[in-house]
Amino acid sequence: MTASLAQVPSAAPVQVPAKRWTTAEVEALFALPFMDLVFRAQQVHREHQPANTVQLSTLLSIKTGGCSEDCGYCSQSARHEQVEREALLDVSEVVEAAKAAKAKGASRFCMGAAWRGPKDKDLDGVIEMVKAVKDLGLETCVTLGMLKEGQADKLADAGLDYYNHNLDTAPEFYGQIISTHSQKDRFDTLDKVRDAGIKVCCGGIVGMGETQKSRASLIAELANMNPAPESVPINNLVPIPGTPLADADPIDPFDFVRTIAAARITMPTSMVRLSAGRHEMSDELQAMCFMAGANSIFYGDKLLTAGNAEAARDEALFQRLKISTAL
Ligand code: SAM
Ligand code: DTB
Ligand code: SF4
Repeated sequence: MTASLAQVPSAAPVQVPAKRWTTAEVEALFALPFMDLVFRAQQVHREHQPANTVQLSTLLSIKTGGCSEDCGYCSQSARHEQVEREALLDVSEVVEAAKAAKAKGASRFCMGAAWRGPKDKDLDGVIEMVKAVKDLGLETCVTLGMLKEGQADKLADAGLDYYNHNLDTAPEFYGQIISTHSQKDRFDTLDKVRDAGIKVCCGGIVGMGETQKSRASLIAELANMNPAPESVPINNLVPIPGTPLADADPIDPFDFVRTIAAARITMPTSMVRLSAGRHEMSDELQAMCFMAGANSIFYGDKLLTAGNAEAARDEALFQRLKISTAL
């Protein structure tokens, strides 16, 4: 017997599985003629993101140096420390910095701590900071290292918007850069963040001597997180004298742009952040990164410990390019 139309139960929404990217597919993007790749990235960008708009996040190191981990790129590892140690800041100092960031036009305030992970007592201090920064009308982000059971939920209860925790590099290269934790540990924390309902900020670093294939594998790993991170920082290594990566071979600037383009194409709805390393980039190279789909930056004269492109230079660049800043 055929059912009349009125009796046909309404079809459940069809779940289209997210595309999984292979390393080879991302390598194939890298192999495209440069202009074709950037053109395709710009097409994806215009389909999924507002054109000519860049979001501004300002960073503050809320606890500096003395970190137990041995990340080869980092100025804050106790193994090759290159900074003055500072204990966890007072909430009042953080609020002052956040107010200044807001006055300069930042929409998000990101607080970073040089920890393997926070102790519960430290987390209580950070929670006070998150609440106070949120009260200023800013989005909040923290990067505190690995989280233990229950810690992500506490941060979610405090109203935290984003948690930054990078995959940093390809799985096959990870052990050459960091030995004190594994990439699997990073995924465990990312799962806790996602399960707590906090938005995920997760990206990596290039320019650490990795191959183009490793770069493709990092991008595929990020894109295959299901769902993909809402925010994807692409850092160009800031070589810190005294660290194991002080003399790493810098990445060809065009390959850096290719990495941004591949991130945009594989993660169309994510914000792609042109992150560390902008200080050393020309205005023209940064413009090429925006053309390739970057739509967020770290804004302010300092990153965590290293210098950043000065805010005045960014403002002038945005005026020249007629880029407006997202609120
Ligand atoms: N300790 C926490 C962690 O490792 O997740 C938070 C702070 S850590 C400094 C945050 C991220 O900054 C790292 O995962 C890495 O991607 C980036 N980073 C650190 N030093 C860098 C450098 N010299 N150049 C580029 N990116 C860097
Ligand atoms: C991210 O991906 N890059 C930022 C932020 N997340 C925490 C940190 C960059 C650090 C650059 C080196 C420094 O300032 O020490
Ligand atoms: Fe510590 Fe984070 Fe630096 Fe690694 S990147 S040494 S975990 S502060």
